[in-house]
Amino acid sequence: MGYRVVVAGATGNVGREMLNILAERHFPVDDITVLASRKSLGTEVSFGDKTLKTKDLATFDFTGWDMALFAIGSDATKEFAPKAAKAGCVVIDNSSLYRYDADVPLIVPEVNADAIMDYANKNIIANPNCSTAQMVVALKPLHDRATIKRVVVSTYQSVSGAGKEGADELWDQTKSIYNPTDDKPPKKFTKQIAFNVIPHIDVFMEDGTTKEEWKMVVETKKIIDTKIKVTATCVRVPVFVGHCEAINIEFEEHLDEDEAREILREAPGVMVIDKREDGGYVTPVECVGDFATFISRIRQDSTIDNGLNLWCVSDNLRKGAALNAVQIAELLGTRVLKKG
Ligand code: 11C
Repeated sequence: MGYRVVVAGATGNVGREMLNILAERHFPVDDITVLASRKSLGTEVSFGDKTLKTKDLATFDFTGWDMALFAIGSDATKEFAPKAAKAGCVVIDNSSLYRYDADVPLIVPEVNADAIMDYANKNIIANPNCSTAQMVVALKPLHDRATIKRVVVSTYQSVSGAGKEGADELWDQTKSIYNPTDDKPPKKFTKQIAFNVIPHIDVFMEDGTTKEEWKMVVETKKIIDTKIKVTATCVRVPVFVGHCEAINIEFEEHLDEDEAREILREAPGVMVIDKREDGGYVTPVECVGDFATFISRIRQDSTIDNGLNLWCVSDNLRKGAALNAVQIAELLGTRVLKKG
């Protein structure tokens, strides 16, 4: 016996990946339906070897469905998540709408699976921001061993984090660089993204940080430990898929780089590729389509007491979004609904 599953936002990058991953991981599905906004109605999407036609999110009745994976953005989530939750369908939401709500668990299954029981407060579970998800997978096992005091992180985030329009803009601008008559001024991004980097993701906050940076701070505290201090600089780079992070960690206790490497090798969801030679590290193109969070360049930071540096790379559409949502669905199934 399996689950009756809804995927809302099934025609977007993340929705399609949710369907791919549900199929790849043989999630026990009894029945599945795919929803989209009116403008994408009737679009066909793949689920394993099946083709599904999208139905109208606006008129869908969630009664009798076990869970709904939402990838529809905050505005639509605000309208439809309470409706689904009220109908008894547990919502796993990829937008930022509920992440900071004290009654809604924000879950990365390798890190804080026990928080799943709080789903019952609102029948809603939040999925974190992509740059947070991969970072907390790397930080948690190290925090358990040596207690993290402070994290300084710089991100190198791919354009797919900004959706299909972001990826299209990089593609079109890259081509136009070689054909100057076909000028492609920035639309989705604030500056040229082809052959450039942009130190700005999401809106500016009053203190000069950006919302993307704020999310990394607040979400890390909610998922791992409110005592961890985080400071972030988030940067968009001309890469299609795969977010990278250079992470500097200060611990309460000494943690030797070799021990850190061994801890990470054993950690759930982590793949350590760390050879101190040319190419002995992971770059975004190698992580695309993978489930793991890759860690490379693990080394002591001798400029502070108890410091460590590492390089963290993951597929932002997978661990950063769709995979994590499906892992939450798996957790909900095994710990709560127990049908599969
Ligand atoms: C980006 N991290 O790369 C963002 C995308 O809060 O879920 C995901 C935004 C979010 O642009």
